[in-house]
Amino acid sequence: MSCIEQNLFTTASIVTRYPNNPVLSSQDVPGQPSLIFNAGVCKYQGQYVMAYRCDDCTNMDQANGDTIPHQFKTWIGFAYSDNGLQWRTSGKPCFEMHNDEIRRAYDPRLTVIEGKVVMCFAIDTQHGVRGGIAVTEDFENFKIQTMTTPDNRNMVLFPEKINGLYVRLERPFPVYSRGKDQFDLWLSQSPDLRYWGDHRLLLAVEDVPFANDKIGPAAPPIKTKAGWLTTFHAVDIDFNRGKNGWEKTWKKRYTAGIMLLDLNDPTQIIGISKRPLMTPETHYECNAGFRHNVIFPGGMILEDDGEVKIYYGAADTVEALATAHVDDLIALWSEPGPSHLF
Ligand code: BMA
Repeated sequence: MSCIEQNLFTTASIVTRYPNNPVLSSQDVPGQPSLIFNAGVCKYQGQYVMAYRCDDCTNMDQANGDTIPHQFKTWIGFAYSDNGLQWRTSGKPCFEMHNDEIRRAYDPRLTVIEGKVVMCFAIDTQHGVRGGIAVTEDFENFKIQTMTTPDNRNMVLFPEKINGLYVRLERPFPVYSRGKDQFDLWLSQSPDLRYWGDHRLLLAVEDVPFANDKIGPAAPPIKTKAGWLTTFHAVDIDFNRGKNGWEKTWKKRYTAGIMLLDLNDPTQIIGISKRPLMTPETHYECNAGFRHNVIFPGGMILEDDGEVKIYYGAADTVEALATAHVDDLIALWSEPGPSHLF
């Protein structure tokens, strides 16, 4: 039996979950929409800013029954905080995309670069999933810079240009050649946030011992003296999993991994932890809510004292927080990165 089947992987001991988790949930939002999760977080102009995904399920009875409700209305809202722990939000949709072609925008990630906030997000369209990038300075007006071709999502932007170019991580879905969910993590570059190219495979699912399905970028990278520290999500499937939330066929588990990339050339992986950073273990991660066994980091803040706040969606239902010291996170990379990818 593999390590995944034996459930040998656990959350790294250097990680501490915030005892008052979740940090944001439907209870905190006026009108109490159903699911608040998969947030992006940044520090901007002296306060913490969170862009959260809201799946507003209009019929909870139906949601708790056997079928998944398909009539979700999804929007992105913003919350604000002075300490990153207690948040306030008006619960007002701030960013939505709906038209004949586009069904919804979701899973925002925030990066502050050149004094502006750049939001990367996923867009479900009639012709596939696309990755979008928008710029805002007030969280009310957004200028969309680009939308990828399908299928692509989980884009995250580095917080500064590297060698004169913007850099992002992303996760295309190559179903034709890879089959099923065998999806990998890629990197591309742009002179202007609009035109993206020089795409490179950065990390393949086969290189992650705690994934047997797919991987993708998680929170945008943070800069440390040792390199760009970045999380990724890793998915394993176990068909023996019993409880599955609202979706009976759900057999996946989402864990978080971490790796370190070269500061001047982030196509080079300095190291990767061969064990997960976090695995679902608490009630709110494992067996409450929409999809069981999901940890989905979308924001990382490096504080002046070296504490790193890691914000993650739990069970696709609430937003949670964990912390670790940056030096401990850097020390986690025990193995050199895969070198055969380039
Ligand atoms: C992914 C995305 C995420 C979600 C995750 C777990 O494919 O849809 O938004 O959090 O699955 O359900």
